[in-house]
Amino acid sequence: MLSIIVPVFDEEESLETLHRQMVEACGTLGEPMEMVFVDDGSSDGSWNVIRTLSGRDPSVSGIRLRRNFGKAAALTAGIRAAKGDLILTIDADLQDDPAEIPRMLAKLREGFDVVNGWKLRRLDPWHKVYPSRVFNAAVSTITGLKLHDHNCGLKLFRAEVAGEIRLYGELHRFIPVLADARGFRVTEVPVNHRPRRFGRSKYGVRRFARGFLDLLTVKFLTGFGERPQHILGGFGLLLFALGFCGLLFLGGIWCGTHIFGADFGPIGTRPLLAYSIAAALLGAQALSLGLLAELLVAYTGKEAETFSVAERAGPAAAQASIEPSNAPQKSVKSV
Ligand SMILES: Nc1nc2c(ncn2[C@@H]2O[C@H](COP(=O)(O)OP(=O)(O)O)[C@@H](O)[C@H]2O)c(=O)[nH]1
Ligand SMILES: [Mg+2]
Repeated sequence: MLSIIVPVFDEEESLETLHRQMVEACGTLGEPMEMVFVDDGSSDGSWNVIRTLSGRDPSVSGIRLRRNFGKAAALTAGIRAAKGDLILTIDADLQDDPAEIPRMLAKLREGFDVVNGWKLRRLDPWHKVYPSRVFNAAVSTITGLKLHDHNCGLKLFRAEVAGEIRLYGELHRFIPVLADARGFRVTEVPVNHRPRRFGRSKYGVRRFARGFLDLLTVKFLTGFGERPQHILGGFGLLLFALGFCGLLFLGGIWCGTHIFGADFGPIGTRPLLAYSIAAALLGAQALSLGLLAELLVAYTGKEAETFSVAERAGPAAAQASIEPSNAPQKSVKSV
């Protein structure tokens, strides 16, 4: 079964058409499908439209969040309510074309876990298109997952993927990156993109800046989340060593002047003193921060989150099927 999740924020004019187009697109699939519209604190009539739709079409469900929690939260709410083993996210503004759904499904069936859309010919104003290119290049370089359009609203993935990654903040655009980091097979297909017909865009410079901050978080979570000390500690150790060497050198000079009678001058006026002290302090700071982070991971980190199981066979498979696969399991780390 396919579950289509539609995050909605002030898109009342588009919903009827979107619903019709999704039904048309999926009619040919010969597969059950459901649509979950998540109204994320819209101030227009979006919720009324969703209620009308769900009254008319039993495959439509609606969820109304109490206030605006953001797209990632809305998607999470929708995914939790979804009953399908395949999940598709689509923008509510009619810019994403539901007619692409069958092609994305076919791609997934070739043996992928995540199929990301790629707006090959993007029909948005230049001040959205160019920053977006920079963003995609940055994400592809930093995370190592080369996709042309990380931000695309059209994403299709298996329910297991959704069960293993936690979305919050603006992390929805990193679903492919987070999935890739867990070993899921990720690919992309070019999709048709249409200009916005109703309402206005919700994404401006402010949300864009948050995207970059989230990139840092994602890099940290996927690269060092298990061992924060490996990055913080490495950095701290380096700084501390630099500061220590500087202070050792200054100590030698002090001894030269005060004990051995040489004339090296006072050390209090040397800029190196300030630099060395700052480096040593910062280094010690980063090291202890790293230890603190390790402590957090050790106590709260769940075994289920440190790896991802693709399949099981034999008696262990029967054992595992008793437990829900995403339930937090007992930690084996000893602390
Ligand atoms: N749930 C929810 N959806 C949002 C929010 N902001 C935007 N969206 C939805 O995300 C989709 C893309 O937003 P849009 O403003 O078109 O971004 P753009 O295509 O980059 O200009 C649309 O379907 C919006 O309704 C939000 O805060 N919460
Ligand atoms: Mg849009």
